[in-house]
Amino acid sequence: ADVRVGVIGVGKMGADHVERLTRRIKGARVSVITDYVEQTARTVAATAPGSRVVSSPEELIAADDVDAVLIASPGQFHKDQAIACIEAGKPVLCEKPLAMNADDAYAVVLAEARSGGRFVSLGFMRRFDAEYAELKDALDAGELGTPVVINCKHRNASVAEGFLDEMMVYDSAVHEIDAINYFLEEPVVEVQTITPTPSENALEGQHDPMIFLFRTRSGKIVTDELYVNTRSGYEVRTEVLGSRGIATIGMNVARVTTQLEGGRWGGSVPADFRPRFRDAYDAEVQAWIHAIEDGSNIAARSAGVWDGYVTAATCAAAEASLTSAGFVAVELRERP
Ligand code: ISE
Repeated sequence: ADVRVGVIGVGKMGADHVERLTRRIKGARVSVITDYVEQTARTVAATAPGSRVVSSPEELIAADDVDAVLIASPGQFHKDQAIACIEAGKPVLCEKPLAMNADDAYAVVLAEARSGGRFVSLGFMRRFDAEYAELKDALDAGELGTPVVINCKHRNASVAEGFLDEMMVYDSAVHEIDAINYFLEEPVVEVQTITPTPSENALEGQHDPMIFLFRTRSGKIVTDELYVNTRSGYEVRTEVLGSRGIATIGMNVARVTTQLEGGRWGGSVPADFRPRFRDAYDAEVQAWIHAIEDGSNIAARSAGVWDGYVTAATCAAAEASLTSAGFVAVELRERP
């Protein structure tokens, strides 16, 4: 029988996941939906045959017709909702970030450790992107020799009102921070966040663009240039410099390139992360459903609570660096 999934939060990302679970992947269906705007929940439920709406995340997590939970609410709610899923013994795919500070993320780590099982997959979808996977395999096979520097670029056309510095760090840069774990498999020990004079498109009080310098335990450097109000489109690029070669991914964002009258040549940039990483999201959610079916709950490539904690602790240092000089050390607690 299909895995019956309850979806918490059906804004931009949650509604996209409902469509994916309903129409694009196998072995699952959406059974229950909740959103803090009830009308939004109803509108999205109308697109998922057989689904019903409940008024709270607690009710959804406890429901008998929910086998597994997908959390796509804002980041500040993830900790409590993820812990409730662990305590209910239900597998959960929690969108990134795991939490908006290191202590909250650690609380989820402890909750899962206490449960004695593994329940939480974390939505770092880039791990399921084909180019990311190919680069990872090349690194693991030693094709680039020893990596020394990674340069990342992360660009959004625009962000919603209220998406200020804290969210730039915990919601956007967190992806590159996870990429460090994924590609280099070693923690960041210190971070420096640099803020040029903000672009005139920046929101009031927002430092956009932001540039991050990360130093890992063995001394590798990762740079991340984050610019969230480009007004053009969504771009994610990664370049790895190694002792035997250099690899770049994320350059060919246009599916179609055109040559137009007047001598213009070009293509279009995806509007946001949904079309850009659509295949990665499909692969991620499909792998999650397979993992639930085979009882492992978490797909091999997926991030889990520890990755969520390590990224949150790194985000905390990046955020602290906004108001202090020089590098800020990342404090990591013990893995239970
Ligand atoms: C959003 O939450 C994401 O996860 C996107 O991947 C990122 O590019 C964007 O900046 C965030 O707002």
